[in-house]
Amino acid sequence: MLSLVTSNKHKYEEIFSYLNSKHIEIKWVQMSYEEIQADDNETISIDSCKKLTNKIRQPFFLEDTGLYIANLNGFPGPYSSYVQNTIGNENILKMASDSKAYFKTVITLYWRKNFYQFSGMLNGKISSKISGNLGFGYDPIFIPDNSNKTLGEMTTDEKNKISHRFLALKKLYGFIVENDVKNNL
Ligand code: ITT
Repeated sequence: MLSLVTSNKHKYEEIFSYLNSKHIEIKWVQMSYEEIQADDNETISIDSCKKLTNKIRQPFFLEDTGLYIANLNGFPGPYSSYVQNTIGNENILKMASDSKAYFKTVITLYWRKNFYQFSGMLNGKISSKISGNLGFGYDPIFIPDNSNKTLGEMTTDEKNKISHRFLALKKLYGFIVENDVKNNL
């Protein structure tokens, strides 16, 4: 079975929901790990994955996600976790209401001693107020393009039809099928 390493229950639930619908079983390794500071999610994601290869024996993947806000020149980006835990959504609204923004997810898979990356992006904007209590993190202040509600007002199923994470997962799933990963774990 493929393992997913994340401390974040919501991420696990979104990923489980998508892969389960494709009949891919995953094992949740619930742990947090040190992340380096870097300018992009690709570098952070692969660095975290490399550091975990001596701790986790079975094939696994993890992902790093960031919110990039245009009016803040891309901030918080790779610092999204720190910013969410320190200033939070209220203060982001004060600085960047109505600004264009995007989410980016980069999955890194470690399989047969190699690393593979899959990414997904979701364009949208920062809302003018906090709306919705579904989802997690920045979801209640992010309105995807072509939507009139925040991700925080969407169920997992709705979010999983459009999200950055879903788009990255779709590529991971394509790789799993193409390479018969299920039978080569
Ligand atoms: P792991 O690193 O253990 O997987 P994490 O929550 O620290 O969990 P990230 O570093 O990838 O994960 O997340 C960066 C921040 O962005 C963090 O505060 C999340 O709550 C937030 N975030 C990630 N994905 C999100 C999403 O789909 N919607 C809203 N916020 C999200």
